[in-house]
Amino acid sequence: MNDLSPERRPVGAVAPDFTVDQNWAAYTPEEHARWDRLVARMRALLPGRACQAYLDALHTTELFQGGIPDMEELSARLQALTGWRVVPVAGLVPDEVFFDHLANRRFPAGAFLRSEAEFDYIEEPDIFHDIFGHVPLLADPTYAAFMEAYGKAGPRAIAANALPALARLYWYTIEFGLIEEAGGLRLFGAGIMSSPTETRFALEDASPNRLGFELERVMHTRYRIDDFQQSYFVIESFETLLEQAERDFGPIYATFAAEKAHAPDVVLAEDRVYHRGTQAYFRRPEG
Ligand code: HBI
Ligand code: FE
Repeated sequence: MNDLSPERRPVGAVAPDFTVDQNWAAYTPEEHARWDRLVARMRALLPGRACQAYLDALHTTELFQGGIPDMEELSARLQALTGWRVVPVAGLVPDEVFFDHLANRRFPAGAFLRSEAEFDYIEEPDIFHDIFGHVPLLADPTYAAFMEAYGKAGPRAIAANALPALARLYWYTIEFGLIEEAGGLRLFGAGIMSSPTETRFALEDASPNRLGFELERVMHTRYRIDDFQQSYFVIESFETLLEQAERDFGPIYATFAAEKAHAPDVVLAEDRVYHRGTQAYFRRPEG
C-alpha cells in the first residue's frame, strides 16, 4: 500500500530476511489506545464464536495486558509454549521468505498499526490482524505444528508452479477457517477473528456456504480477497488439518494446472454441506 497513512512511521533498516526493528517505544499513546479499542471490540464478540483453543490461548499467551504487545516479550512467552516466535516485518514479504519464516516457527507480523481511518478494514495485514488474529493459536501445539508444515510445503509448491493451490489452503483455513465443536461451528481463521462484521457473517448469516474441509476441494477453489467469503470450509479438528498438511501435495499439484478451479460460491455433489448458502449478500444491489 503506497499511500502510507501519515501515522504510519517509516521503518528503519530491513534485514535480508525482511525483518525490521519493532521500535516498540515509538508507538504513540493514541496507537496503544486504538489497539485496546480494537481488542475490546473483538473480545466482546468472540466468546461462543471463537474456537475453544483460541479462547484458551488468549489466557496462556497473556497477550492482552493492554497496549500494543512488544514482540520480544510475546515471543519469549510463546517460545516456552510451542517454540514459535513473532518477528516484526514492515508489511507483506516475498512468498519464499514468508514460507521460510513459518518453516522455522517464526511468524512475521506487521509492525505498524492501522490508522483511525482504517479502523474497520485494512487491506494489508497490520499488527492487529497478525497478532490478534494469527498469533494466539500458535500457542496450540497441534495448530503450531500445522503452521510449520504449511511453511515447509512452500518451496515445493513454488517449484511445481502451484503456489495458488497452497495459497488457497492458507486462505480457507489459516485466514477464514471454521472448526466443528460440540457446541456447533466455531471460528479459527485470523481474517475472521480480527473482523467484527465477518465474525457474525461467517457463522450466522444465511448467505455463505459452509462446507466440510477437503484438501483437494479447497486447493481447487478460487477465493475473493476484497469482501466476505462466498464459502467457508469446516475442519473437524486441528489434528485432521495437520494430517492433511503432512500429505504429499505432489499428485494434487500435478492435476492443478489441468483441472479448472471451482468458483467460490459453488456446492459440489461430493461436498459435506453444513449450510447451503443463499448468496444473498453477493446479489445485493451495489450501494
Ligand atoms: N507476508 N508479512 C506477510 N504476511 C502474510 O500473510 C503473507 C506474506 N507474504 C505472502 C503471503 N502471505 C501469501 O502469499 C501466502 O499465501 C504465502
Ligand atoms: Fe493473515
